[in-house]
Amino acid sequence: MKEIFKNIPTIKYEGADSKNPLAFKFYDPDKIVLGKKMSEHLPFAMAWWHNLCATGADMFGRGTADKSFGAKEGTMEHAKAKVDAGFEFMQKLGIKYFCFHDVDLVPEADDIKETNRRLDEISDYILKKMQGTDIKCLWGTANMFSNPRYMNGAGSTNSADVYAFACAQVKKALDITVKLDGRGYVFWGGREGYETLLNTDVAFETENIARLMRMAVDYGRSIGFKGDFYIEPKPKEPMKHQYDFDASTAIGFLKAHGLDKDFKMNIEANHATLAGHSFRHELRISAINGMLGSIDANQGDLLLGWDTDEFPFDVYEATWCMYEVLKAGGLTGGLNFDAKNRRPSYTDEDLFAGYILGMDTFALGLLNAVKLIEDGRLDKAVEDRYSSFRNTKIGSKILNGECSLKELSDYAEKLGKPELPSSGSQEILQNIVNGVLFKK
Ligand code: XLS
Ligand code: CA
Ligand code: CA
Repeated sequence: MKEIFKNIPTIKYEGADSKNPLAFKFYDPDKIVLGKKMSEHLPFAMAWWHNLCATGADMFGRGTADKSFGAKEGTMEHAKAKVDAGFEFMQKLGIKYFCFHDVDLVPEADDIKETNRRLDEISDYILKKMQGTDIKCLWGTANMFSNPRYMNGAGSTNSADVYAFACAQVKKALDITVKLDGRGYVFWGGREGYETLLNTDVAFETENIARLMRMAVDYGRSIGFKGDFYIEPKPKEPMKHQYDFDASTAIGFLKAHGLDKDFKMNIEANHATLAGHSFRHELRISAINGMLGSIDANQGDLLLGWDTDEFPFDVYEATWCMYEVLKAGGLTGGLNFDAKNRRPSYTDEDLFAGYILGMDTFALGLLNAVKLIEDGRLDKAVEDRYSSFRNTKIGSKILNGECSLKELSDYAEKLGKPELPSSGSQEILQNIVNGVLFKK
């Protein structure tokens, strides 16, 4: 097999003192952290779409990066060249997983039968490529937002024929995911939302989305899919109102439709901040519901109101992410870099540098999270903060469900006036965080 990224060596861990841009400074895959290899704590995945397909085109200009990989774009030769490039890329970086949309893998044909034939051909090719490597599929999904037929959504469309096409795409994407032994299957509600209530029946649309998901679960289980289905919440873009606004909304939807046993969340950092939440908030809400499945590890720009899908660079954010992940007992999914280079970063070196940045940032996040957990003061502060419910008679009675509203009212009247709650001590805690993280 001819080498595609000829100027890029295998990326090695060289430590924090290294000045080599093509080396890991913090990601040391075999380093043991809390009894496990760093690479096991951090199951990184490559996003097929950004890495192998996107050229940096935006609404104001053409792409800047060449992703032809030596083949004519729009052909099956190109689809295979992308597989070759992707596997060389993952092997050089030591990445063990990939994620894909159906139409990232092959050019979509006019007739779905031909698209499906192409998907069979490319998945055979990928399967062969996987043999003899330790690279696996993290999750698959169907792109139900780019084709004009999905202008009004897929599960939420007003057209029964388009709905049937969405089902057909989900079926095939599940077939391919199972064939590649994927750990999960994602529903990002690309255009599942609406622009105006003047033409929209929200109850009808959300019922239909749930129906599609139920059919997907039934079909997936019937062909031996044992992994998790995921919803990836996002509040807006492309639609003005997206139905899976955030983790709370998506979890409520799953519970209301009896889908919560088969689904978990795929939380994307950039979508969390678009929803006006922190990344950490979305992870915590998922975790406390037993639904923290997988993560799209990127970051947005807080000064911009759109989805910029940047490589993670913010070490604090990565620290809080890994703190939540460790507290939740790890991920059943992985950390997928749904991230793209900035448009002026168009070289092969940039492509690798983006992933090196993301992997190093998350390695730092992991190491920092461990330090904070081992320090223990944050845990203790939270525990102490609620101690009145554990250490007083009235508090324990409330927790045990042993008093009525009337009894509590009588208690309050007897007390006359409560003392103020204990201090939140936020500044003290923030300083503890910096003290632990930057200790010399
Ligand atoms: C787009 C989403 C998408 C999903 C998969 O905003 O992040 O890339 O991860 O469809
Ligand atoms: Ca995004
Ligand atoms: Ca995503």
